[in-house]
Amino acid sequence: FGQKATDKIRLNQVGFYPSTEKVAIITDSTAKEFFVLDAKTKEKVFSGVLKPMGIWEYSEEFSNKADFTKFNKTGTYIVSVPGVGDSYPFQISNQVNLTVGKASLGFLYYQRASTALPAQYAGKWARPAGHPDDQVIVHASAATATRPEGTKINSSKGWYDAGDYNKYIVNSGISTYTLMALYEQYPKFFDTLKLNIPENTNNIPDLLDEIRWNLDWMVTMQDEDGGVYHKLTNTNFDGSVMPADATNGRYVIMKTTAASLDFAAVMAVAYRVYKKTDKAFSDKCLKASIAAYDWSKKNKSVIYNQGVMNQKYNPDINTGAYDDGNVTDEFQWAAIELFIATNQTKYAEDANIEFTLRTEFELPNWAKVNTLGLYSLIQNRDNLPEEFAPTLELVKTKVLDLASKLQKYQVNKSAFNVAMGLSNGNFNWGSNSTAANQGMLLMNAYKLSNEGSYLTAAISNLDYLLGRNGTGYCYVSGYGSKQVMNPHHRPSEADGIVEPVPGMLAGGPNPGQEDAGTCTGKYTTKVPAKSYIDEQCSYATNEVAINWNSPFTFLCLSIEATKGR
Ligand code: 9MR
Repeated sequence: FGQKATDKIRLNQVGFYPSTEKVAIITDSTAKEFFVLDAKTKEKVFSGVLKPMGIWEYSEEFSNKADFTKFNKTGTYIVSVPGVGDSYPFQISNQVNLTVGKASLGFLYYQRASTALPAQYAGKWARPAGHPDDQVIVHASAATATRPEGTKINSSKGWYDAGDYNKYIVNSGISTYTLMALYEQYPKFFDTLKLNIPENTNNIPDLLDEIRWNLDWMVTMQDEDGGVYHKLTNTNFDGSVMPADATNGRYVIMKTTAASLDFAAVMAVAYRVYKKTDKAFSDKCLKASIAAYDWSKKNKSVIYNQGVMNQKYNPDINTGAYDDGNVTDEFQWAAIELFIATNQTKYAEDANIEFTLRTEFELPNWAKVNTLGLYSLIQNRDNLPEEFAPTLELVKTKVLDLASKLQKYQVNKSAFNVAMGLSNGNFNWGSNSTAANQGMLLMNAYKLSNEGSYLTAAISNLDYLLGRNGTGYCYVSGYGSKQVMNPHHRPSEADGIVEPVPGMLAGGPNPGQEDAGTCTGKYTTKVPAKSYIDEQCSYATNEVAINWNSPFTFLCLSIEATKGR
């Protein structure tokens, strides 16, 4: 032994718990057996026979499965396949996801607008403050009698959305929710989890402190009439400069129904999640939620269309649109969260859950949010009015149905033994967030049913993100052996430090290649699970974003909260 590390062995490069499933995929059809070796001494600790799984349709590679679940001793190991090579090293450990999970929350600290990041918390990625956002201009599209065009408002704090420096309410909605849901489902774990952030000496759980940075900003995005601005942005995307050097004027743009409803949902959740630690803030959130919801009922379909808006108003705005044309699911989500917050039947009636349950629920993304409401209903089932019980049964069935499709695909159909890939559409812009959101759905199903196969399927998607995938990359910056080095992330591009900011989940493979024009000649394949390039130009495969990182955090730390010892 002592062969070279090879890309032909795909496995989670962070590692496994002693008691959970351990799988590596060898993309070589001739190999027959495999060994697990101690990484240091090269001593053989386990041997097994490979199981041919056929071609994985998304990477067009042959899969030979090495299952070493039975080996359960903690340590650092490699998988070795005679004639093929050795894998990258991995751990078997009792807290295997703790460090990477905390790092993924650390990403949000690095995304903080309006504050300096001192070395004590940011390490070598320390940087001066950017975007005070205390003099934000009301854009013509957002003007009212009380806040005419050009009025300056204070809208500081918040997390930068992604590789760019703008702040978008729609995308903040699902991101912030996902993290509050994580707290709500695992309070014991997070009440003691320490993060390396400035607030970590107060007596509020650090996860809630980090989320608060974004909530404080979101609150400022509500106009006096209850409506919520769609985004806070420059007119155009910045170049590759540090936050402190990105000094172009900032605007709040147009109040929309989608933004107002996502805001209403998030604030209703914040009301219950912060009740214990900050009653005054919690009450303020509920008021804000109701006002945004009422505005939306009066303004049922104010849809964001940047092209149309630019024909009407100046200056032109050319940044991210988050332009969802269908707000039915946003209405439903907000109504559900307000129903949980207030127990008022008028919200349950608005949500009309039983009707929609027959058709419309699917995996969440920034434009499809009603399934988030189902998670909340299940989590808060003991606090709902009794007459809601039959509907609740339908909700549970729906979530388990969605999850069981993924679980069945993982076990019976996927040649890579992952839930990711249930449908062709999984490999789209931000595909890694699809894998993460599938994992989050599976963890919700596991929590609800206590059925171990859901946990196994959730972990398979974590394995996918950390290396058992079509490219062999560990997609979280700073972790694994085959690392993401050139994400589309302005601070990482401009800071002069070789390593990107750690804890960032890359967008992931996307055969759409919408950035092919700026990445001329860099793509080598359109095979779905391989259409990824570790290049800064690649905003369509290698950007990072708060709504992609958050479900990764959920997946990783909900598993840790469940399995970590
Ligand atoms: O995540 C968004 C993806 O679903 C869209 O297809 C894409 C194009 O509209 O935009 C993505 O969101 C980007 C946003 O507009 C601006 N900040 C960076 C986001 C991630 O690429």
